[in-house]
Amino acid sequence: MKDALVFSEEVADALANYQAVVALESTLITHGFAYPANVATALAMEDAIRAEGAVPATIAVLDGRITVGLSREQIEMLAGLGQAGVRKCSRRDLPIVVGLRQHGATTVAGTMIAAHLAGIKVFATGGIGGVHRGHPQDISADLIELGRTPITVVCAGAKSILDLPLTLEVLETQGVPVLGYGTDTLPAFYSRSSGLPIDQRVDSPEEVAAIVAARDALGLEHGTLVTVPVPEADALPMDEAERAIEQATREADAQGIHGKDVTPFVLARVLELTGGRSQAANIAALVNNARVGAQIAVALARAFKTEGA
Ligand code: PSU
Ligand code: MN
Repeated sequence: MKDALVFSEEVADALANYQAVVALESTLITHGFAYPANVATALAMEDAIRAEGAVPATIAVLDGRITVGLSREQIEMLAGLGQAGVRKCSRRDLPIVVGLRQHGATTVAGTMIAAHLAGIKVFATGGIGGVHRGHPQDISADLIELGRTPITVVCAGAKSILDLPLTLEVLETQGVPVLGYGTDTLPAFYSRSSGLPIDQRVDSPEEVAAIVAARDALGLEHGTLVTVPVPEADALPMDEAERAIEQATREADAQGIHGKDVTPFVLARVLELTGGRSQAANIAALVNNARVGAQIAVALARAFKTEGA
């Protein structure tokens, strides 16, 4: 499809020169945070990536074109439109927004697809979608995408608005290695540990790069999930996060919220119920993940250049 994918000059140059590039999603700009925290967070993630010597590529669909490497003005435009003006785009939504020339904010699944089309290997985000608590049939398309698209996704685990044990079961079924970056247990987003075991602890970007290179050498096409605990100073106590999540989840059920609206609803309620404290943890995790994602992208680019793999 002509012009369905467009690149900023900076990202196009970086990709042409095999430099490290890190993809970033746009749903957190439109549906994850309110203005102005959304713009500030998106830009802080980009800065963290540049500081590590990599190039950020924030991705969204603008007038039907998958745009890889949003400008500051484009980020501000999306933030201004917000949830009401921009469709949240997972796999099933992409053909709709592209075909009908709409705007779309890409989720983890949507961003993985776009990154793969663009030739970007690493993507940093906050929390991935998962299996919703009390609704084992509500399985985020993020988990299925991780099973079929070879992108390395750096996140802070999943928020415990989800059923974390069931989420790990689905990732196992999908064949997705879950790595713990400097940890032996799955991070629970606001808090550093869920207590659940991950598949393998890794302690350097080079270890992640070695696992990704082995996947490619084996011809396996699944994604790799790198989970990074939120920085200690900004973590929320587990019981405080839990109380807010339980109440928000109950309210979502009582109000009959379902489908793609569940995650934004619960996240917004958790923010209110923690008096804004969840936001500091959220932003700290996002910026830290951007930094780690950039380090992994740099390690992958270096391995590619020396081995030509
Ligand atoms: N989890 C978060 N913050 C988010 C999301 C998830 O902690 O902003 C967003 C991501 O874009 C993710 C999407 O891909 O929500 C998952 O939505 P669903 O559960 O409807 O698949
Ligand atoms: Mn869902």
